[in-house]
Amino acid sequence: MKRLGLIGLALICLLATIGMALPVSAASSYLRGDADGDGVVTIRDATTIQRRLVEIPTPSFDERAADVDGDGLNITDATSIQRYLAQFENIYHIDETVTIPDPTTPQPTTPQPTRDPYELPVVPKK
Ligand SMILES: [Ca+2]
Ligand SMILES: [Ca+2]
Repeated sequence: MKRLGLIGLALICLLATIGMALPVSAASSYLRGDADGDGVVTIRDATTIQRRLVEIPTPSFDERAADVDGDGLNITDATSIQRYLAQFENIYHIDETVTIPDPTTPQPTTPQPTRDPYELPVVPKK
């Protein structure tokens, strides 16, 4: 019994060490238009948005995914999903995965154009 306890303790220490060595990403993702969060975009997502807008309780709701055009939650989001499902258009990339990068991971920076310090300023013509 005592031997099993020592082995168990050793296993816990080993797993903790491995866990600390593995990189942990805080990146998250969601499916644009999947308002109810079930993993697929269906008419239920449009209905979920409509219910939310009139303050009828919804069992689950992901506002990031529901706001398909990024201007805040409104009826246009539900209509856009309906239009996508009817195969009219998909200008908001509904049913595509959106990945939010880990804020602690440094992002590549875009090189800024260097300005010639001796360049004359542009003077607008009169
Ligand atoms: Ca859904
Ligand atoms: Ca919106």
